[in-house]
Amino acid sequence: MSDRTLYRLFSWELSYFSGKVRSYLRHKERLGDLGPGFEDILATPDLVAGLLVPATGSGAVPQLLTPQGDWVQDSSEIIDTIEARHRGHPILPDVRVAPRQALAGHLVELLADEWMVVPAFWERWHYSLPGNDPNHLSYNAMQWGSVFAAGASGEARRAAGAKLFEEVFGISEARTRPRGVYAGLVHLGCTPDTEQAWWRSLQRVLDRLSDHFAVHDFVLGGAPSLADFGLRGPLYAHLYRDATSGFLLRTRHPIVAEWVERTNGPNVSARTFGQKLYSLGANGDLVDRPATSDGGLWLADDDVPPTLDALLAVFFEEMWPMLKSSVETMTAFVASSAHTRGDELPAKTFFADPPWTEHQTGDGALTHEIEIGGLVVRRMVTGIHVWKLQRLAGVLAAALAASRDDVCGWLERFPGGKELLDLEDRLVGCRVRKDGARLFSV
Ligand SMILES: N[C@@H](CCC(=O)N[C@@H](CS)C(=O)NCC(=O)O)C(=O)O
Repeated sequence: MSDRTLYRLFSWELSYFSGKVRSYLRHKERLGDLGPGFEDILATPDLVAGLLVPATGSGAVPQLLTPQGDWVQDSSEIIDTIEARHRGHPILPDVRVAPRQALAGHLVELLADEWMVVPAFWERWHYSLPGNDPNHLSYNAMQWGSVFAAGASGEARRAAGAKLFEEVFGISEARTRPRGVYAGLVHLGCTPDTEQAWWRSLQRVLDRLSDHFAVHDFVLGGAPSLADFGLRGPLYAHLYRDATSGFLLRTRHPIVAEWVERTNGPNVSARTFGQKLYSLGANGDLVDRPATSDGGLWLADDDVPPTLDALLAVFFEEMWPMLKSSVETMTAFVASSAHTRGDELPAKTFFADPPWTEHQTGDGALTHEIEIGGLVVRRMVTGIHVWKLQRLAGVLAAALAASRDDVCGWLERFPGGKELLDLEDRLVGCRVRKDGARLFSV
């Protein structure tokens, strides 16, 4: 029997958002700031159907069960919940002292959660299509079979993954009749016409991260923060672990690959937070210093270095126009006869939520045109973007209260940066309430 007083994380190793939360919990636990600690539990289909769905209304992972018996779904809400309970080692500088860094941390998390997700999702499935070379279908089938047939023999696990891909995702006809995950890619605006543009967007982010991590070991300097945990979503389970993209990441962006190893947990060569580097003193004795950059600390004086500005420019140039339009589309939908205020809204990141498929696909009321790499494509609008923007609006208000001039001056550096200042007003017509993993208009 496992210890009932631990936090319990229900996760998959292959899962984008599980990787984010797991590395966060490991970090808190290593620093002795997670109370009783946590157990990482494989969310098998039995547990998903019998525990997770009844608890939160969603089978999505990660989900957290607290020692008090409360369930939390959504990676950001899990982190917020733990941060509110365990305050010894916060994962962001205090917004009242370092408003730009606190805001930067949230913006990087949002970019990682809801923009980089598209090309990261694409690489997993594109390189699993029959005929594509290089191809990691066998690896991918194995990692899915390990969830769906946990406990079966190795060959049975691999076969279970392959069966799932064929029967549920229709992998053989993915290009002509997208189903399952392949339909999800289309819902997100990642089609045969736009997939290379999405891939280029990702390479742009990776190039900028390479420049940044060449100087600083973590996003905010020498210690991990929310921004690093957010980036673990795309970078760990997908871009590092998946075989084809893992090869590309290690060979084309080795500095980013090293950051993945650094943020995984103890890795003596990649330098873990809290590790010491030793040199020999005059008497041959061991003299230690912090192993990570910047003296093992977040940058002083609320500094946001140019290499981090360059990463955030991707948020403002590419993602922000999509978010603005998302909010407008959701506002119109909530006000329309298709919705009754107070009713539920779709909340999925990866694909159209079945009850709203008609609205979220084709030319439906919950779709909009976005631009990626100069190409225009339609994609779904989801309530999770509204919820994440509401959360951001709270941080923004605190940052502005701390130092309006500093924050405004900094935002002015980005195209459309000052538009963020109106975020609260933009959300007025589409605010949502979260209950478990479900979202409702208010
Ligand atoms: N907004 C959620 C997204 C969670 C999510 O989409 N998880 C994926 C795996 S990475 C999943 O479980 N998908 C299956 C589903 O949504 O039913 C979060 O941040 O936790």
